[in-house]
Amino acid sequence: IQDVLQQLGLKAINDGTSTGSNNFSPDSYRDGELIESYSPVDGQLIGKVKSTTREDYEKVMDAATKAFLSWRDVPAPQRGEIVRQFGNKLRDLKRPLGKLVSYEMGKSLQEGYGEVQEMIDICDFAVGLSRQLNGQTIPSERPGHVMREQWHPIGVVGIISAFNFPVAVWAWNTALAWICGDVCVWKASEKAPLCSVACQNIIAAILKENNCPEGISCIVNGDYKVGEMITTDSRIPLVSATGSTRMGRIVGATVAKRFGKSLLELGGNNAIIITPSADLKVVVPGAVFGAVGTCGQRCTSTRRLIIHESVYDKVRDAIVGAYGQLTIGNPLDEKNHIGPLIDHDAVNTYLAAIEKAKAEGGNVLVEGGVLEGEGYESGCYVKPAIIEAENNFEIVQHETFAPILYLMKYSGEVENAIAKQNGVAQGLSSAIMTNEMKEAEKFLSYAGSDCGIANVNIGTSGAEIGGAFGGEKETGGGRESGSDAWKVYMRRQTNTINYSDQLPLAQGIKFDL
Ligand code: UN1
Repeated sequence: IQDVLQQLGLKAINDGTSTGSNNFSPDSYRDGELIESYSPVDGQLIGKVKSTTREDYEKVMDAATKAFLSWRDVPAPQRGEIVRQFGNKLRDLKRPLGKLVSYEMGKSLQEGYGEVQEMIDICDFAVGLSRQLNGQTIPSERPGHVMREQWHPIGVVGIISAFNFPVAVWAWNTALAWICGDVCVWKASEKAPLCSVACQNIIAAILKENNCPEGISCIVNGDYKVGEMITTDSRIPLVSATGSTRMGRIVGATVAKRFGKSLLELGGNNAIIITPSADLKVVVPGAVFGAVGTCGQRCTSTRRLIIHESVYDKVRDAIVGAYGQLTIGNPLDEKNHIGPLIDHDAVNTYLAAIEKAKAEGGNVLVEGGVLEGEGYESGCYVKPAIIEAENNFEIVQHETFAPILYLMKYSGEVENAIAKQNGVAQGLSSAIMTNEMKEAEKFLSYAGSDCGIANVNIGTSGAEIGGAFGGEKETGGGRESGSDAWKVYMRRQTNTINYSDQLPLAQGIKFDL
């Protein structure tokens, strides 16, 4: 890993605050100011990152607010050119950055590379978009008038991201924000701070090569107190926050209090409906990857399987059989399917959820538990569990960020399954496995899934960047990444222009002088 750290410019102690090339020196720090990053892979200390102080934060905001004034002057396609160079650099650094993600966060190496690929993809998407920030022309009801709509840069965008996608979620936000003419201040999760420093090092070099001012890309680091500096700061018109519903409730309310905008991407409780016509060749890998990929720590992870009673036994046996094939271990070893959970707190939450499910009457089909012995010294490796449960169990209603899959039956028509699928507080991702066109279309209709993502014959996780990503209800309602998600990073302006010599009023109002 040392060569990876070196390639990404990481040191034993890193500046956790930066406005681009200008890092805030970690030379002087007091106890408690350093965030230590331990790998869940082997329990080793990878490096330390200095927390952002209020004073540092003010310096960052000075640089960011100044940078915005010059960045918004740069034509959007030229801003796209910077993002193009950034995407190319990520192509060069895909291996080391993917490896750092895997080592600091614990996801499999393939998934670490996949995450960097998502960054590359969103850069490509943003480059094209930099020539398409189009408004529209609207017919006016008045003679000699025209209306149009313009999209203007919004300002400083605050980004608060979670540990589970420590680099991609930042890129989804920044690649779009930058081409839109905004500048970004990012607070990464204190569980994956080195990833944020690595990303900042990459973009800082590109901004410097292009003589861009300080402040277009900024990072701050620390716990919720640093997050609060962002959410309470009226110089930040948009806060994009990814994480738990608990966090989002606080962020959303704080930002709303000062009439800022927030883009919230919070918890999911994602289900796959498995109908009688479902193809097991598709169901098994879709459900198993969804449930155990990233060790169940994606917001899109599959938490529930809602299986028709007529195929229940067959599907259950196939899934339980597939769990027997899974290998758990060092995620940097590509033969392992599943790496560790992020930390010991996550392990305790996982264990408590299994106990709770049992206490509520759940029937354990595949036992969970913490792995011990050689290779598992970090204490973060757990066995993925399968539990038969009812949808109304309190624990089933709750998102547990761990590989616990709940199985439940439905009978009769697909509407019964859809009611179960929708019968939770979260609304991120959902899927149906069916070969019946009518079932699939019902699931996708307004009366079907109430989630932001609804899939047919694929699982709930692993969305492509081209679509808008996010969900409804307690998932927070935000959309990031593809489609027209860029609009949230801009402010909309409606223009009415009078090119006549008269001043007719709208709605036919007469006001003669
Ligand atoms: C997340 O877990 O916060 O759809 C993002 C997926 C990934 C992104 C997940 N593309 O699973």
